[in-house]
Amino acid sequence: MQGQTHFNLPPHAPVVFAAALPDYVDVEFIDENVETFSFDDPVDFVGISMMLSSQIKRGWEIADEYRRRGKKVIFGGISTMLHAEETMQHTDSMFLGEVNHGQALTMHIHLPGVH
Ligand code: B12
Repeated sequence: MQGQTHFNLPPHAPVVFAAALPDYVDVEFIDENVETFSFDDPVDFVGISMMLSSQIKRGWEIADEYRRRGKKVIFGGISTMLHAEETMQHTDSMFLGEVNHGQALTMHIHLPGVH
């Protein structure tokens, strides 16, 4: 955030979420505070975690571009919950709540027209 002391910690929430996924899910974790990625990198689906409201604009931007390229997107994190209705316009699916081991993949909300 602008004007704030700059520090980077590994974001807690997506790491906890990733740890709850079954072993057959291969996760690549990218923190845009410290690294970049290419939309051309091969992915099956995209998970976006938003803790702060200030991350929302970028989160939606990433989702819009992946969806334009035909990739499915799922959002999670506190700011996803705080701005769920608006975020629905930028995603195929959304995770609200907290994960329990092994339940992560079945708890998300299916939006109309998405299976
Ligand atoms: C811990 C915490 C921190 C830690 C973060 C440590 C870390 N390494 O990540 C520290 C102390 C560093 C911190 C700092 C700040 N924080 Co803080 N923080 C929290 C707190 C207390 C808990 C967040 C958390 O880790 N929860 C535990 C995780 C495991 O749960 P979760 O986030 O809900 O994630 C679960 C699900 O959402 C889901 N999930 C998450 N991501 C994804 C992604 C996908 C794809 C899927 C499917 C699911 C999924 O799975 C997770 C596991 O169950 C919250 C308040 C709260 N009670 O939630 C405030 C909170 C998020 N922080 C807040 C703020 C404002 C800040 C600061 C900006 C404060 C400041 N002025 O410096 C800084 C920003 C730092 C930065 N640059 O990122 C605000 C955000 C408000 C807003 N609307 O933006 C909150 C809500 C507090 C508040 N009420 O004001 N914070």
